[in-house]
Amino acid sequence: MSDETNHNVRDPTTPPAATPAGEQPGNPARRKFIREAAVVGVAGAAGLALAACGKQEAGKVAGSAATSAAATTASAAKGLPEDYVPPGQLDEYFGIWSGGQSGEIRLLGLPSMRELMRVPVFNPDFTIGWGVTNESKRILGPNFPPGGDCHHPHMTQTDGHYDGRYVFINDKAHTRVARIRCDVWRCDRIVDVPNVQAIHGLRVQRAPRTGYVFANGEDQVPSPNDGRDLDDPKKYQTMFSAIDGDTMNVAWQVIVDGNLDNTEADYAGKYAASTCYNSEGGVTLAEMMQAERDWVVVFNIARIEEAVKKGDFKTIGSSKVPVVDGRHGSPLTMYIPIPKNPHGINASPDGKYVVANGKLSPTVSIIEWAKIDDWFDGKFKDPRDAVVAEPEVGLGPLHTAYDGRGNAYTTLFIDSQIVKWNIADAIAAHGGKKVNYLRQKLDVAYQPGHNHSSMGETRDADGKWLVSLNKFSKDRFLPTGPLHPDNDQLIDISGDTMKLVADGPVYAEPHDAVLVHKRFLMDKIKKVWDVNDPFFAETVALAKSQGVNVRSDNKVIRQGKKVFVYMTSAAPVFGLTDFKVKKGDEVTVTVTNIDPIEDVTHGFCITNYGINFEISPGATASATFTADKPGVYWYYCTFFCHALHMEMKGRMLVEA
Ligand code: K7E
Ligand code: CUA
Ligand code: CA
Repeated sequence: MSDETNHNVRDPTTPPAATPAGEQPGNPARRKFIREAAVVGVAGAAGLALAACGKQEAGKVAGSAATSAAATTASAAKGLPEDYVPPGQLDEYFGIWSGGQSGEIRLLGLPSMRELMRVPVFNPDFTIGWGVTNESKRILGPNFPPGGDCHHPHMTQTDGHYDGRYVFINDKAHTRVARIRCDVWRCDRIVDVPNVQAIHGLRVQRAPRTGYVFANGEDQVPSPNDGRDLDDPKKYQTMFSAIDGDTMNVAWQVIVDGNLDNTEADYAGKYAASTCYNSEGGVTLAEMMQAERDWVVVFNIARIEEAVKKGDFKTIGSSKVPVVDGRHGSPLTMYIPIPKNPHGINASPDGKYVVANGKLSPTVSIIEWAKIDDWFDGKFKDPRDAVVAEPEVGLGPLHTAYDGRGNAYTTLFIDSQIVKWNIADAIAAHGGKKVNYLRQKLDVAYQPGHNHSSMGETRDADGKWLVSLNKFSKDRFLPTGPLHPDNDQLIDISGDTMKLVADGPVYAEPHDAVLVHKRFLMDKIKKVWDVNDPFFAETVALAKSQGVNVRSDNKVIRQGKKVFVYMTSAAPVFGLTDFKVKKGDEVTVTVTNIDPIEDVTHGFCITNYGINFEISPGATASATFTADKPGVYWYYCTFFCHALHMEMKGRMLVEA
């Protein structure tokens, strides 16, 4: 352990500075489980020893604990950890995880934290053939910049309840927003957001329905960014964007002062609110930290729509998106000064408040939506008066989650803790009442960014689980080289005190996640593809225009130097055992899985030709390539589908 390089990381073996509820540091429930499951009573200590030094002996003891745990799976639930889900049983929640720098979305089951699926979005993926198939390339666009930087996945809502239609996620690396269908868990649209750089904060309109997807442009750039004003930061600007979630067109943009970090929407459908950490308009770290207060910027949606309707907007460069001016003093926006370089912003599920997390200030700022109404109605002048409390919670507050019982849970990045505090008490204390709003501080390992509670960003917040998405795992897992996994910890918040239940190592870096009860999704998820699904409708229509029924025909069609190869797949055979093309031909192979059976997926790979994609039951998938190498190239099925799966293959014959 090198604490010099990581001065904020506490040694997990020393007690924390403050645990008001008398909690022991670390992970009581899990350690209790390990102790009970192990043959000898030293496994709890061995777990720590393993974490500390990774010695082989400790590994052996931990291994026996794991074996023992597996052996107890058939036994009664007594003594098992809260996250235990027996084999064959389903989890209660879907976890929708950002895949961070991987550019994907991941589906987890909770409370088990088992990874269920990966959904490639901005990243190439050769399991599915994302970036290989024509169907995915139509979504990714001609310039497909490989990769993305995903932070904020959020599901569509209707009146503050999840409605299981879509999930949206940002790509900060290429200034994009993607939409993922919840029925097949596949990305179906990606939009480039013009006029801004680096989409960071993303949220959905909660009411009456989503509606708008709100997206913050983080970094300020010249406008247009075409080489002018290169080193004249005073002329840089950024914007808040509203994307129509149904059409995936950018509906409008709002120029702001400063920059924009995270964003949030209210429960009435009237406002969005974004944090700004750079009210200074600085371009260096020192400049961005000068002011004691930055802002929460509130966007008045009705007024913005009105301005756009009246034609009170401009467009920039070749973009047709209406751009309105929402800078300081504009009637479209409200700038609420709050301390200092704030980061996350989270609306409480009772619909009353929105909390901005202070980051460089040990406070969170509680803003009342009703006061925002009053300010826009001219009932008071100083935007600060919308702040109804500013409780001190600890060092480095980044994000806040809710349990639906009036409590808030804020991640403290610097303290490596989750602080539980009570909203009503914080407001009362702000009003001068002698009341302790702090409920508990729980150590997490280590350096949490986002946290998220079960259903906590909806009216259905149920206060059962909290995940703390920690940036550092340090000594918690077997070593994996210099790059460590993140550590997503599961915390039971159903009682009066938070209890750490499980560690979850995860590939970098799932900034954010949402926990959706399965009742909102189970009846919406398809088990086989609809043969008319829009995802591959264009491919099927092209075939039809050539007189081909993809579900029954196996044939090769030549149009000059273009060759179209159509085949079915049904375990364990492809509809064509071979096809012949000429060197230099542009070849499109279209494969349709006519197996109607759930879970019988085939793959199609042409050896040494860079073609590999998945075809699930009912699906049609295609790929286009140039046959630039003469010879015999076997194509084969890549998904183990049948006892004769190895034999499911054929030959592409490329004539010289
Ligand atoms: Cu806090 Cu991008 Cu939501 Cu990271 S952001 S943690
Ligand atoms: Cu089809 Cu393996
Ligand atoms: Ca600042």
